[in-house]
Amino acid sequence: MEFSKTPGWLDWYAKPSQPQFIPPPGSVDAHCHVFGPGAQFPYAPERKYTPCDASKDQLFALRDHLGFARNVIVQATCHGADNRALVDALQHSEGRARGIATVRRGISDQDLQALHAAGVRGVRFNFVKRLVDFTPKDELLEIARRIAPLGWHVVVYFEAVDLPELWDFFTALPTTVVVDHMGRPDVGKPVDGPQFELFVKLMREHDNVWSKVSCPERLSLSGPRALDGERDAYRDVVPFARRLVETFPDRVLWGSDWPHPNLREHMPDDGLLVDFIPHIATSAALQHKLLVDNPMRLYWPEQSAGEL
Ligand code: 0GY
Repeated sequence: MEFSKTPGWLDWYAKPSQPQFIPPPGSVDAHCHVFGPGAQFPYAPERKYTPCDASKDQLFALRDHLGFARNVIVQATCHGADNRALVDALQHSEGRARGIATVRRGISDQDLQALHAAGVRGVRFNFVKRLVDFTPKDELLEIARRIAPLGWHVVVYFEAVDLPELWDFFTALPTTVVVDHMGRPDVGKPVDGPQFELFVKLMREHDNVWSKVSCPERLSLSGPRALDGERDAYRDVVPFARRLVETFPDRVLWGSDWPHPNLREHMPDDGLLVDFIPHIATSAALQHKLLVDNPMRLYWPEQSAGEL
């Protein structure tokens, strides 16, 4: 089947720069995607966008280039609840990738077990209205109750303005809850203002809530400006991510978000994204928790953290 990417869609960087920051051995990129290839794994009929292809081999090459050891591959909405591209990537990762799937009510126990065997360790609930149609919360809660006994967790993606309405649902979930991209704060607002305080309160009052301190390129208003040749892009996002890393050092994850779905004005250089890490995790101890200890505890609990 032939797919044409959505008009205006930017391609991911074919030749990202070499980061100056060297991640500690065994580091995990805990948020990335595979797209198709569409000819092999068709995009879902209900999708809101058609991406460019981004294969497992390209993802694994990027992992090695950036100095990472492992990936957590998150099912993107363009594949709906058809997890075949994700499962294929996991099965070819030599144990170096885990997955977050999308499933619907009514999935069989056998299918859940097959996903688990492939390396899936959670499901994603997406509340970003431009990306998905509405799913009733009772259906999502039913799914959460089904996956909890497998030791899986729930990944949630939402806009900061929707947190008040989603609060009761999130706090009723019976699993660990991992929030994508810090709950997408408006970084034009103060880091200690009411919007981000609400997110910090969610994490403070509920110790099963984790956050990915990811996607500065999506959240930044100042953009990728590098001053005086320094690699200091997206600095307006730094206070938000740094606050979470320093307040909740054992419940934060980092991810590249490659291949960066839905970006139309600016496509980040993945090398620059890695160089963002020491600005938000400013000591070797915090970096090790963010990149190794925390993702290993959540995704590879049966293995000790460290090098492969
Ligand atoms: C992201 C961001 C986006 C898309 C998806 O599943 C998806 O389609 O996650 C987005 O457009 O904000 O986090 O990868």
